[in-house]
Amino acid sequence: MMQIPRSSKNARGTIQCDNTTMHLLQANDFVADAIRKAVNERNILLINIVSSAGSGKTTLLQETAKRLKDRLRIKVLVGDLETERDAERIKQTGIEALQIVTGGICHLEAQMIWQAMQKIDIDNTDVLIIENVGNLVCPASFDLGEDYRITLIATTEGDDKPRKYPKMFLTSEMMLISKADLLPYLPFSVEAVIKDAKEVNPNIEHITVSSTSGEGIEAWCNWLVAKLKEKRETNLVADAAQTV
Ligand SMILES: Nc1nc2c(ncn2[C@@H]2O[C@H](COP(=O)(O)OP(=O)(O)OP(=O)(O)O)[C@@H](O)[C@H]2O)c(=O)[nH]1
Ligand SMILES: [Mg+2]
Repeated sequence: MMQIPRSSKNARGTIQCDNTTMHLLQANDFVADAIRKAVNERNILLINIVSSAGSGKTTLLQETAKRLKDRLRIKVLVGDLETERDAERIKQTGIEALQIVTGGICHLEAQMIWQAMQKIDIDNTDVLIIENVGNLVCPASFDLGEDYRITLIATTEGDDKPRKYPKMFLTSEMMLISKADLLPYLPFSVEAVIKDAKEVNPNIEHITVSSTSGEGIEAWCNWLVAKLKEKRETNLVADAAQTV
């Protein structure tokens, strides 16, 4: 599994911040490492979904839950500034979801995830998905201990976002181009967005999806299942190596 550095210590590029910010990020990284250890011990795949507000994160998670809930134990932690609406929407699909109300904070921090993990049935989980607060800026700086960071970019947002918000695309392993059903009506070039995203991060993968038409949803779900399998196989090899 490829690891993209996200922490304050090793994020690519120079961190331009004052001492307070640096302390905040160091404290965050400490908890993120604890989360990573906790999910690895339990063989859980941890996914962090980020995007601008309204790009289709919750709708995608509803579709993902509908398709995978009979095969995998999926749980969702969802962050918003206010309201429990997104958690309610996800729970309607029949899976466990917990809302994290940040009360105005524009991103989720590792400490919030750690606390939320104590409130769900974490031991009976295969895939834990975090829906981050909707914006392409602040969530990029906060490692939540995730295995993979997924950025949604909706066709309605314009295809120029990867170069304007590079840190998010740089620190993501997957770009989901969402609301593909609207492509016929919008001046959005899938080729251009992929080209720009690859210029920022040559390793980023991409799938074009629509929660409305269903395009790409199976490919996305297959990707998730494959990553869980890959993680479990890697952990098995590591365990065997320790017993030698
Ligand atoms: N046409 C179209 N609309 C979509 C699609 N996915 C989501 N939407 C609509 O886009 C709007 C926002 O969707 P959400 O899933 O709530 O977006 P979100 O990213 O979770 O939003 P925040 O949590 O507020 O950041 C809703 O009106 C959805 O119905 C899609 O694939 N196609
Ligand atoms: Mg949402």
